[in-house]
Amino acid sequence: MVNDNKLVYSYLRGKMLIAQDGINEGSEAEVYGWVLSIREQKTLSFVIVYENRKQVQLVIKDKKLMSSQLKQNSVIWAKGTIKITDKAPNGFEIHVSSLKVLSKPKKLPPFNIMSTDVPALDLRLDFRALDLRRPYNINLFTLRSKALQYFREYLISKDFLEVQTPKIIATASEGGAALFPLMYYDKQAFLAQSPQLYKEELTMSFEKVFEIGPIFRAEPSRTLKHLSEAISLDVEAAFHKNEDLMDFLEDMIRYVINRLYEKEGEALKRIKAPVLDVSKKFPRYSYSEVVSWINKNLEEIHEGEDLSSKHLEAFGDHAGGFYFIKDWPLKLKPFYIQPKDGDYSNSFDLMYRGLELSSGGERVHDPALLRKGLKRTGLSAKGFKYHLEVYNYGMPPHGGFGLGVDRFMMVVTGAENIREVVLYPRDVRRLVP
Ligand code: AMO
Repeated sequence: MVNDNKLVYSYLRGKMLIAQDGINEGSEAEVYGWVLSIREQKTLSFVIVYENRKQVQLVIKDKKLMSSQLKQNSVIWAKGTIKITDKAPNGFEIHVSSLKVLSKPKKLPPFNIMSTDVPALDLRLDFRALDLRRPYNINLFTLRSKALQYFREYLISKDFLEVQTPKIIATASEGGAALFPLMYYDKQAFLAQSPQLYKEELTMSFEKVFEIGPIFRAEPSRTLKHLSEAISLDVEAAFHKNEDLMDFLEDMIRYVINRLYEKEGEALKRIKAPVLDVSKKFPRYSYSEVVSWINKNLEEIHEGEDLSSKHLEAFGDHAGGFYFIKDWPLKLKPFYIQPKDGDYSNSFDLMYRGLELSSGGERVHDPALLRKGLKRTGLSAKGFKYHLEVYNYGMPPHGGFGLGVDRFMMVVTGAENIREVVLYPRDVRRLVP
């Protein structure tokens, strides 16, 4: 056993474990971590420890080191000698000479984090901190973090500026429904449905901006793809037309997926992620083409009608992986979308097999036309006084899109329920944890 004084934590270690001479046969190594599994054999025990999101195998020969406090989920310190072996995760194990339990579980966990029977999602969400110790989730949330890193990498390489806009706002940006009201001192305010108006205004000064942040939607229905708090990757750029925006979004998706395959193959394999084919150009169907297809293959619908989940799913089965639906009827789009040929709009949705991942389009930049848009969607110009005023000072033609990061991660991981890919999901029934 070691002297407590020697247990110095180093938050800045930034490496897998403290091995003085690197990971070499016979090197001394120390490890701090939590116990994933214990396998006791006659003469020795194998303990798998998670250290900084990586598995390290400990081999314990001295039975005296196996204390009753050493259990699954215990947090431990151990010291020993490295042995190189293909049989252990990451190609080495530590033969332990000293071990100390730093924190032991006080209760029997409600499920075994190593069980191959995955407990029901609701139970796992109730004990999410523990659920996040499952190796599957460690891989999944590492992939999520990496995907965000690659999105940023792409956007920054294209000279986009990362911005943060307010999340407490005075007026709706996506129409009046689905807002969460709150009291802001003595005034009524709302949680932001999207950074829409701010990101548009920011193209005046910065030209190309992006934001990765929460959007809040009061979605009373409990579906597998809707949350009350979601993460959106919002992009807005001056001087981009509808087709340029689709090219950009497609290129970004392809970049991120290729980077994940190139760099994160191990984690993708461990969660049995589906293989996504991004080698071909994403097809672009007009809304009217989709309506014709539904009329021919599914049921009668009218031009101008919104497409239901049933329509989108059926068309998604037909279209396959990633594709765009563009040129939506203007009446289905928010006030800021640029009209096209009277009743249509310069807009698009990026879909993956019937799931909407992103929507965007060209925006109105003329203040008079923006007023018309507000009127068309039943919003009062009074509530948008400041925003309308900004448009009097030279707003560039611009466009952009919002990509649902959680939905993107559903596609990458193959999750059927959006809650699986969110650390602490918020929906109509869930506010805790
Ligand atoms: P939209 O409302 O279509 O567009 O949202 C953009 C994308 O965000 C994701 N998303 C959601 N994900 C989970 N739960 C929800 N409740 C939820 N709501 C939206 C979807 C969706 O495609 N301002 C525009 C974007 C723009 O034009 O730039 C907007 O918010 O993946």
